[in-house]
Amino acid sequence: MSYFPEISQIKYEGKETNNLFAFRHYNPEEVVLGKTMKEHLRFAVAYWHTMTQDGSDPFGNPVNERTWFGETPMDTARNRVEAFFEILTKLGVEYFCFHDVDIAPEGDSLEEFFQNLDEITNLIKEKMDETGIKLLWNTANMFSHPRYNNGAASSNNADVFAYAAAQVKKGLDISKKLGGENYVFWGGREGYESLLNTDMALEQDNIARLFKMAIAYGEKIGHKPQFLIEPKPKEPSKHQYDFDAATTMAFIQKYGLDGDFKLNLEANHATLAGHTFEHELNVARNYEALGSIDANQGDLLLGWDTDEFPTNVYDTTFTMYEILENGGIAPGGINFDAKVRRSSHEMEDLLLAHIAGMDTYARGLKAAAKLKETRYLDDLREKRYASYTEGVGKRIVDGEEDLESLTAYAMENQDIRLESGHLEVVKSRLNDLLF
Ligand code: XUL
Ligand code: CO
Repeated sequence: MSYFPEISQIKYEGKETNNLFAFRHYNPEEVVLGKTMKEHLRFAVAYWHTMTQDGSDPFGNPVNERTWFGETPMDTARNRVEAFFEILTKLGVEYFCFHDVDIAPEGDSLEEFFQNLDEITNLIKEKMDETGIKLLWNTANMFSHPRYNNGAASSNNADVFAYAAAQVKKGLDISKKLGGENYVFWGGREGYESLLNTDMALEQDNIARLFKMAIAYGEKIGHKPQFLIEPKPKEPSKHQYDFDAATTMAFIQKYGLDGDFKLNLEANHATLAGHTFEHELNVARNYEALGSIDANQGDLLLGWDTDEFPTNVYDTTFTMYEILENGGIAPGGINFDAKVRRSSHEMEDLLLAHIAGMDTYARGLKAAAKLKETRYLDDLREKRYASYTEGVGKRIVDGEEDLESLTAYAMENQDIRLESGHLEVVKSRLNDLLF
């Protein structure tokens, strides 16, 4: 059965096409800087936004019209698998991501939840084998159920820690079964409301304990996905421990998790932390820890995680620039952690929104490739830091100077004149290059 009978395979038709169900810029086999667009971009669709999100908001009822609702929660879950793989196939997207609770109902007990997960992951595996579509990452939702009100691994209640551990174990079993390339931890409720009643040190030690258990279990079952932590500063917690890339790297290093853990960075989480996305990517890159990205965009006029589909070409250009500088994103990918607006409630909007996001990333890739090919930014930076390639600058970099020798040097070189950065010209030239 088809859930989108009127829509056929989405193809590249070029920017002149009037067909809404076509790519204008994403041409999967087109080669950019020696690799196909498909290889560069490694797109993934997120199960939660595409299949389970109902369009409700704090003031409004569900609005999304979906034909996959069945008689029971398990019927709906089975239908969703069918519909999901139709969406992936029609878009030509080769990866997907999910939380445990997105794919199967929790039922009344952990046993029932695990049974439901077994049945649905069997269906998913069949579809994967049939289509060649792969699992970019899965994760455990340890933030929606009331038991996680005070956190999962960081809960004050040890029974909650144990429950979370059971979900992570099952998540890793599923990852092995489906050949997941990465496994994500996003600590939505790993944070605190008030320091008055919080033992922050114990809570963070416990989060690290759970992560180490995950590494050990992966080794035991002989399946080692790339583990990723997804930073976010707040929402739903007032203060989340994995605030941003730099804070999360400090955590990873403090607990000796480097090597096993990298970062899954999300655009809207970056802006909530008061950073640009490229700042976060750059920080991760400098730690050799850029693992994967959640592609979306926020709205700076709103202070929450709006998870919009990315349509801002400037943003995707700088994102793709960082990814090119990183030598690519594999085994990570570009996961659309994005949802259609409440007013885009029709089934076809799910495809149209992904087309918009994929085209915007394709444009970003092409623009970033142009920046690399023209060496515009490389030359600019090389020139700006030229003082470190010779003379005293080179000696500082080579470790040949100390405070005394530099004092002597400074005494002789006090007449310092900085060159203008001409940043306005730089930005204007960038416009010339991009448009
Ligand atoms: C929430 C968010 C999550 C993670 C996975 O803001 O981004 O969906 O990506 O748990
Ligand atoms: Co995310």
